[in-house]
Amino acid sequence: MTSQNSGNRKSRLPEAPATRPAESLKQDILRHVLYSLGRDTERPDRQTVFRALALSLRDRLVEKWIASQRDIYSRSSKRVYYLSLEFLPGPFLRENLIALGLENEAREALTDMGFGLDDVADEEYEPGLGNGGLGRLASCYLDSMATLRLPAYGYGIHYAYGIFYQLIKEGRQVERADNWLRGGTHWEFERSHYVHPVRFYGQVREWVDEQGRLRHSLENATTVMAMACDMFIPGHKNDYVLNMRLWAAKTSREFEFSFFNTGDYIGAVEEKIRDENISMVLYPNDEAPEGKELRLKQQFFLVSATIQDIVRRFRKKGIAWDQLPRKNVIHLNETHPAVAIPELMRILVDEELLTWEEAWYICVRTFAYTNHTVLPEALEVWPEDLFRRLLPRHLQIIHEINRRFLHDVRRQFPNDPNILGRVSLVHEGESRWVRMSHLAIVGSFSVNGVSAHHSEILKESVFHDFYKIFPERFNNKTNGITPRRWLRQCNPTLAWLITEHIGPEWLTDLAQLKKLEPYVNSEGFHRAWMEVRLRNKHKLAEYIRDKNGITVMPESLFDVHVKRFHEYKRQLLNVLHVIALYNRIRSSPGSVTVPRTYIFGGKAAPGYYMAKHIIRLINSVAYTINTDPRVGDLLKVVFLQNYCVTLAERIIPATDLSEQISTAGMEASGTGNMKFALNGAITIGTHDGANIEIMEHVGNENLFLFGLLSHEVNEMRSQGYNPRLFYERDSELREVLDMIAGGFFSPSEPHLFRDVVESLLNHGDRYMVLADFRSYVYRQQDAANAFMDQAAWARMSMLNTSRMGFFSSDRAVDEYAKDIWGVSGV
Ligand code: 4GP
Repeated sequence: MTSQNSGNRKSRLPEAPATRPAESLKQDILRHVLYSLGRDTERPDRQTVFRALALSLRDRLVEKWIASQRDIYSRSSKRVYYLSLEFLPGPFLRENLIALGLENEAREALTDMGFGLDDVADEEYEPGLGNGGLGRLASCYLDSMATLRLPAYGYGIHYAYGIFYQLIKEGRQVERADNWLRGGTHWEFERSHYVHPVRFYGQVREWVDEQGRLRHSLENATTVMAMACDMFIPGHKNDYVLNMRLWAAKTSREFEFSFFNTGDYIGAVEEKIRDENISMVLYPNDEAPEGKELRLKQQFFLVSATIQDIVRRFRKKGIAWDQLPRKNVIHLNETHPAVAIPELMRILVDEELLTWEEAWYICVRTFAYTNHTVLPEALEVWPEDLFRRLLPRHLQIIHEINRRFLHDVRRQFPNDPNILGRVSLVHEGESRWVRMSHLAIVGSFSVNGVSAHHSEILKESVFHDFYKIFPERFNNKTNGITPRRWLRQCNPTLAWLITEHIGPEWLTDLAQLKKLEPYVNSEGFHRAWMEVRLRNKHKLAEYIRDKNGITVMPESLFDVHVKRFHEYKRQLLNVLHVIALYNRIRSSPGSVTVPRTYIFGGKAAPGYYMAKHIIRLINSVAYTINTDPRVGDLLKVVFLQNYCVTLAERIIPATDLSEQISTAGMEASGTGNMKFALNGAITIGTHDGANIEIMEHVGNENLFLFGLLSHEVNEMRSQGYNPRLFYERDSELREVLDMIAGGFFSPSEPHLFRDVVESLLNHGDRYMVLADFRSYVYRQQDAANAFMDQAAWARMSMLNTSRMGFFSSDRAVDEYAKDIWGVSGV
């Protein structure tokens, strides 16, 4: 390893074709340093070397992508289009090196130039083009689609600013713009000559053509151009590469001959800025987007450009429109791209002149929809007025879809007139709203949830009426995660230990991890397993010391709660328990015997007051505990700022206990829970989302479940849940809440956290924190006791890893491919 600025003086200009892959990679890096980046090959700095390496890999990826495309074309395969407003790919360098089988070569080439691969990889700044679970899932799925060689395309938006960068200042979350493009893009190709027009606003003109047909067209529309930016997603060592196509907004003026030559120079520039705003920033979730015109514009922008791409490819085949569903499936990742349904209808009816019935027949066989949340406030609705102004023709089409749908429902349920109001695509009340989930269900042939539990909830409650109408559409696809990133890449030493014992097949067939089970009783394997885990904890401890200035004991129990901040995810429940432990340490030294390091991380939506307030509370509690000499090494609390994929990759391999403690019935699936268990962490969790399936796979004795079940939550609520009763009955809980309300953790502002306690005691405790507190405390005690027996803990850890095969995204995507998409690998 060398200092940041010094490359090895041996670096030279490109020379004759090299024979060894490492040498040829080195030559490519040097060539890019000089010719693509314009830097001196004698003294490239680390960032330059990173970029040149990325460009060298991009060269290899694009070659394989072209070959993969040819394969798809020549086989005339059915194609999958995966539409998502969010992708959260994480840093690409290591993933691409592993997929291309070039990790050792890159290490060698860089060493030769005087650089370390780890340092160079740390130069990468990840694109944060997603909020959390949904976007990360989309990226895991693209990885699996490539590994399974599916003829698939990811489509999304090329936001100039991704999810904000989170700083913690004086305990508070502060948001900074995430300018991920500032260092340029090394992985993508901008297709500046490859653009589609997207048309908003305007008026619908109705007219009758020469054949006497009623026609519709949009007049006075505003046009914005969508430019493709392509990023390549390689399969694992299979020479197959997929494209994630992200659209960037460009003003249409630039594509006019007279651009800027109109006499209104500043006006033209203003128009350019306004148009290009569309892809400027990713919306943070959890903030109700209602009324946010720009967000609806983004959705249509993605949809319109993508459907044009799909239609363009389909037209080249020269076959009839009714073949569209046989050749294409369009998957809607949540309702965000659901306006694709009326958009395809518009093209088929208004432009291709199909009858409504023909067009609808095609549409409903083309779309499939995945739901990712049951939170009522997250079910997307748009004010009808906004829709009418921005997308007038689409609103007409939605009304017509609705009219016909309600007509059918009326016939199917003649004795239940209220059902019409419940299932209508338009909510009618004082104000009128377009319900995007209803549109997505009515316009799709498949509707799936993301864990067995969640899919049942969709059928039984959230979409129960629709389940009665279209029972055959509903199905489950339990989420999965890619083992390439979430074990091989983030935890290379554990991956190596596994491969050493069972071979490398687990990388593409995760069920192979089962073969580890015989080693569970081998002492040598135990020791090696725990050594790797401890080494990972040492590394994280170093990171914590560097970033937060806190010294933590690597031997302590690393108890980790990282994910988005939301009340239903109950970081608050966790911190209540932390305070309870703190009190035990203070009041009866010796009662807490297992030292713990609590690690929190996660972003709160900038407009979500309570979530941000809970971050502040955690930081205040952390400060109080970490500076109290009575506590010593028994308890440390750390908040790591700016949780993102890169940080997750550091934290997960070093975790002992994984906190998955959402209120039962609220977390659709969770995927963090899978990443931790795959890396040998033990889950403490509720009977929620995929936790339930994880329990079924790893065994009830290898994780710690607690708390109310979903139906108990519902019953308690319907019987009138009284959180005060729990407060009154439980003196330990009472002491904790009184300390928070009384300013113990905020002595200079004693009332600061009173509202947190109020939300629990006086405002109904919507997420049943108090109801679950006692059983959580008991389970935490069980976890601590288990941790004391390190051999038993190691056994649990190994069994978790070995039994997580089901949770591979390869399995999940394979199920999508077979059950929903009807495609197979090329
Ligand atoms: C998330 C869900 O909250 C999470 O349970 C699930 O694992 C993940 O999707 C992937 O399916 N939802 C979102 C969202 O991220 O924005 O709705």
